[in-house]
Amino acid sequence: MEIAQFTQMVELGGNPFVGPILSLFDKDKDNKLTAQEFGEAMEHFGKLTSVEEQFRFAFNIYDTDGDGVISGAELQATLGMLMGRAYTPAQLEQVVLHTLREFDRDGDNGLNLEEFKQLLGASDVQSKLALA
Ligand SMILES: [Ca+2]
Ligand SMILES: [Ca+2]
Repeated sequence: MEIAQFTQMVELGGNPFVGPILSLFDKDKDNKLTAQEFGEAMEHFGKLTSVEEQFRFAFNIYDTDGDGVISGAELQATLGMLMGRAYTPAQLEQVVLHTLREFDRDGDNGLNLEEFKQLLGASDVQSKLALA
């Protein structure tokens, strides 16, 4: 399945931010997940037993420099990695600005883990990825 397609499905389910996580499992980088790759992704998430672990895993994907805050630039870079074909840089920037406006509660222009949890939603990441 094309990751972009999958992401659209997830977006319909209300969350555009899990797609980039799946792209990690796209080993040959053709922007498609084979059934096997998808299975591996699900298996990996299945091993993250607590919701906390799942959030942390997702958070680390976006926090590329590992400083504990997802900056606007990191958000844009990670989303761009996946959705660069679907969105222009200007549109991506709008998504990032909108996201920060909505979820950056402490005003540091980045998302910490707590803010990121709000972004992903209160339920666990695995169920979102599985579209359950
Ligand atoms: Ca960071
Ligand atoms: Ca913040």
